[in-house]
Amino acid sequence: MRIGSLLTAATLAAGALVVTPPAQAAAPAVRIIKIYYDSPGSPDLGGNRSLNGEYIQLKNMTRRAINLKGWTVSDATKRKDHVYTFKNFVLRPGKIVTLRTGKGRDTSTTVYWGRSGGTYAYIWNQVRDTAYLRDPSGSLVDTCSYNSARHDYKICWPR
Ligand SMILES: [Ca+2]
Ligand SMILES: [Ca+2]
Repeated sequence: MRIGSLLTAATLAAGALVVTPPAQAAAPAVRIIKIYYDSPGSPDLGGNRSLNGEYIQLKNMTRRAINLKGWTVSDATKRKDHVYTFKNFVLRPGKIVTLRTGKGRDTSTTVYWGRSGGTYAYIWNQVRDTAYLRDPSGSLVDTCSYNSARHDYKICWPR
């Protein structure tokens, strides 16, 4: 019963989105809120702990759960291995998911890109880069750029 009503609500929500004009005008359902791009410590040699010291955080801005399956996070490069695609992951209303660059076991709050291989395994450049969040259709949902060597992270939202 509960699942049925949830599905109905989801269907209604999806229908409402379809009739809402320019999707870009609406506030993003999921936002990039933070990028920690200069992993703690120096130099950054690309060990797993250091890779996992850099991360990006996404927040569900809505009052409904959103399954991020098929959503992607990518950086300013066009490299295929710099695209992370979410597997089945339900982000509850108002909750945050942390995507870390290195390897690890996914939990309900943290997922791992699974990268390794030293200094070239990092995703988020030390000074300047852009993060892109796209939904499964490839539409851009949110983006966050930074350009500062003075900070180790960027607060993307609230701006
Ligand atoms: Ca560092
Ligand atoms: Ca990069």
